Amino acid sequence: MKVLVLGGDGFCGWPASLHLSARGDEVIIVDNFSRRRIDEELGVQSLTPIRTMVERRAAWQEVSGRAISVVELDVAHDYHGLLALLREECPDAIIHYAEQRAAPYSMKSGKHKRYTIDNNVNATHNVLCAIVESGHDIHLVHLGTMGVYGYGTAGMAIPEGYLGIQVPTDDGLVETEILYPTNPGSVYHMTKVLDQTMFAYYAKNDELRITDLHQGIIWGTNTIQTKLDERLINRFDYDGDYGTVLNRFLMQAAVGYPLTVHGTGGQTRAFIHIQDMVRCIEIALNNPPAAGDKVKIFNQMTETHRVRDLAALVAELTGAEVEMVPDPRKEAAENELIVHNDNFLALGLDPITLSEGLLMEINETAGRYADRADLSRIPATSLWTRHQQAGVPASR
Ligand code: USQ
Repeated sequence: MKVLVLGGDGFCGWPASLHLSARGDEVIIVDNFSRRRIDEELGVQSLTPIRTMVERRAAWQEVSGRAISVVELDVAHDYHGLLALLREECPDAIIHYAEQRAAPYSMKSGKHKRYTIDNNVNATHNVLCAIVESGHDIHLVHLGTMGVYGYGTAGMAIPEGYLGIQVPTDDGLVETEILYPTNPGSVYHMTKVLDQTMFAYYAKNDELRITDLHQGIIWGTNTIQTKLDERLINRFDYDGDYGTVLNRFLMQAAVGYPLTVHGTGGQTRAFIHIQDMVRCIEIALNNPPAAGDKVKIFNQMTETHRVRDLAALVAELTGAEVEMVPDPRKEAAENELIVHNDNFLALGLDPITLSEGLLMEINETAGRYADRADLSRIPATSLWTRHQQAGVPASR
C-alpha cells in the first residue's frame, strides 16, 4: 500500500510510519514539525534524545534497507499543497495524526485554545475536502480519542462509536442508531468531537471511506522498529502539558519525584501500549469500510485503570512516593469506565498488558534517560477554568 502519514514526526506518527514501512508499505510522512517547535515554545525536551528527521530517515534506511519519503507541509494551512500531493501520489490510504494532541496545552490560554481549534479543525476538513477534490478513492484513518465520549457513563459500557436507540413514531417504537453523545473535557478533546461530525458528513455526502480510532491514553515509548537503533528512538513527554499520566509516573519514579496524582486520583481512564497502537493502525488499514458505509469506529484501548491505582502500582514496583496534588483540570473527581473493544480483538489484536510491560518500560526508558529530565517542568500548570485561574477551585 502507499500510505501518507500526516503528522509522521510525532509520538504516534513516527512509530506507525516505521511499522508500516517494515511491513512493506510505501510510506510518505507529511509534517510541519510543529511538535518540535512547541517543545521550544515550552522550553522542554523529550526525555529520550530524538533525532532530526534527516537522521531518522537515514538510520531507518541503514537498518531496514527501506526508504521513507518526507514532505514538509502544513496540512491545516496549505490546502493547495495537500491537494497537489494527493493528486500526484494517489495514495491508497491516509493516516491522520496531524493534530495538536495535548489537553493541557489546549487549555493554557486563549491563544492555545484558538491554535488548537484552528489547527485541528482545519487540518481535518482540509484532508476530507482534498480527498473529494482529488477524485481518488483514499481510505482515511484518523486518530481520535476516547475523550469524545466523556468518561462518566452511569455504569453503561461505552459502545464502539454508535448508540442503538428506540424512537417513538406514529407506528410505535423504531430502532435506530446515533453517534454516541459527546462530552469533551478540554478544547483539544472538543476538536475530536468536531472531527466526528465532519467524518459523518463526508461519509454520507461523498461516500468517503473513513475509519475513526477512539484511542485511550498511550503508555510506553518504543516499538519493535524504534528499538532497532538509538537514532530511531521515539519521543517521551513528561512535562505538565504533554506528558500523559502513566508515562509521567514512570519518569517521576525514575527521578525520585513524588507521583503527581490529581485530586483524589479517582479518574478512570482507558489505556493502550504504543506497540498495540501501531498494530491497530495496521488492522484498520487492512479492514477499510466500503464506499457508502457509515464511518467505521473502533475503541482503540485495551485496559481501564484508575489514576490512584496506577500510582499505587508504580509506587509498589519502584518505592516512589505518591502525592495528591490539587487537580488543575475541570473533570469528575471519581468515575467508572467500562468500554467495549471487541472490534480490534475480533480482528486479532493480542494486547500487551500493564502487568507484563511496566517494569521493562521503567528500566528501558524512564530510568535510562532520567538524567535528561528538567524537574522544574514536571508540575502541571495549565488551569482549566477562569475561576481556577482566579484562585478558586473548579466546581465538578
Ligand atoms: N493526571 C494525573 N496526574 C498527572 C497527569 C494526569 O492525575 O500527572 C490525570 C488527569 O487529571 C486525567 C488523567 O490523569 O484525569 C489522564 O490525563 P492524561 O494527561 O494522561 O490524558 P489526557 O489529557 O486525557 O490526554 C491523553 C492524550 C490525548 C488522548 C487522550 C486519550 O494526550 O492525545 O486523546 O489521552 S483519553 O484520555 O482516553 O481521552
